[in-house]
Formats: sequence, C-alpha cells, structure tokens
Amino acid sequence: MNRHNRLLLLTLPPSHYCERARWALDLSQIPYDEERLAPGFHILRAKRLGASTTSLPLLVFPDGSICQGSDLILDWVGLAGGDPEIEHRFERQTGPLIRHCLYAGLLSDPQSGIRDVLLRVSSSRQSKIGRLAWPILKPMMISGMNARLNVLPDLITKVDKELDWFDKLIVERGDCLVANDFGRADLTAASILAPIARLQNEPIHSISAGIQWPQSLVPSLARWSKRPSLEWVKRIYASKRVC
Ligand SMILES: N[C@@H](CCC(=O)N[C@@H](CS)C(=O)NCC(=O)O)C(=O)O
Repeated sequence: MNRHNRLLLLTLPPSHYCERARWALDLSQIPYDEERLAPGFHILRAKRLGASTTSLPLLVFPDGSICQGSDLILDWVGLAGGDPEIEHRFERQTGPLIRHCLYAGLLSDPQSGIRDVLLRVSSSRQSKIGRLAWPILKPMMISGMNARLNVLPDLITKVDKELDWFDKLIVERGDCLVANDFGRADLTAASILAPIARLQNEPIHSISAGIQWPQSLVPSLARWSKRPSLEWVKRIYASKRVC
C-alpha cells in the first residue's frame, strides 16, 4: 500500500527520463507526489517495491502496484501525439548518449556542482549520507558509465549527429512533430534534449539549475544552443512546460 494514498513518482533529480514522466503527469493534471532519491538509495527503494530493474522513473499506485519506465508511464497517462519511431530513438539512443556525454564532463570537474544536483533529494538524511559517500559514489558512477574525459570528444561528435537528425526533422515537420498539437512525441524530444539546452526558466529546477558547466562542455553547449533543435526545446519549454 502506498501510504500517501496518491500516486507517487520516484525520480532521480537530474534525470531527463524522470522529467519526461513528470511532465506527462503535469500536462494531464494528474495529482501525484514526487520522491526524489539519491543515487544508491534508489536501488533499495526500487528493489523493495519489487521492480524488475533499478531504473527510474517509477510510478507507485495507491494500492502498491508499480509502473516502471517513462515509456510505460506515458502509456498509462494516455498522451496523444505519439510517434513510436522518433520516441524509440530518443529513448534508446539520444537519451543515453546525452547522459553519457554530460556525466563525462561533469563528473570530471570537481567544481561542476553535479554532486549537489544529484543530492537535491526529498530526504535530508539521504542527502547527508550521499555527501559522505560521494568519494566512493563518484568513482562508481564514472566507471559504471565510463564517464571519462577521454571519451568526451567522441560523445560530442555523436551528439552532433543526433542533432543533425533532429534539426532536419523539425525543418520537415514544423513545431509540432505529430499533427498540429503538442503531444507525446514533442514532450519526449523536449525533455530528453533539455539537459543540453541550458534552460533559463526551467519550471521544476531539476535538470541543470545549479550546474557550473565545465570548460570541456562549454564550447559544444554554446554551439548546440544555436541549432534549430535546441531553439525548439527552449520554445517548447517556454510555451508548454507549465506546472
Ligand atoms: N528507458 C528508461 C530509462 C530510464 C533510465 O535510464 N533511468 C536512469 C536515470 S537517467 C536510472 O534510473 N539509472 C539508475 C539505474 O538504472 O539504477 C525510461 O524511459 O524510463
């Protein structure tokens, strides 16, 4: 039984997949509580709920049943305007690539602020333990994802290729990717690209607020910000991401 008697969304603070699920719930005006978990604690929480993997987002229903993964959460919400091919690419290729690229830059720079962003969680106890454990957690994250500076140039090239693809798609399809209404495919693309868009007015303050972008990433982020893809993400967030 979920003691809140409401939907509970379990998230990792800077995760763009978690933002995808959160945005879908917000857009559909479905009431829920959010529990932001510190890395490590999320594993215990997901296992205790009987989830098949430890990945978040995970939606817990009042009766204790769960729905894991942003895709299934969007299915449950029932958002219209999906495009399975575009969403599949964002979920399986663009999303992991962006995460890998950003962590390779951010975890290599002690001044980046990524520790504090990861530990902006619901429980102050988890936050305190996370800070104490950071000297162990950080190398585990680096080796788990191979998030090292030496792989960054190759990842940046691959992000450029993803943006080439999406720039072209936007030019072909216009501001709405499917039909004439903002929908599931738009929400998916915007949320997955959000971490590299350096949003100024990010309503939920989870993705990049508090990050000091390292020099290893700044020139690429500046270049990407002028691309149609990221201009589009900024427009979509400004016009559609209302909490
Ligand atoms: N395909 C999944 C991917 C989710 C995902 O990769 N979540 C990451 C955060 S960005 C995560 O929970 N990583 C920690 C773990 O797997 O234990 C979805 O759409 O929800």
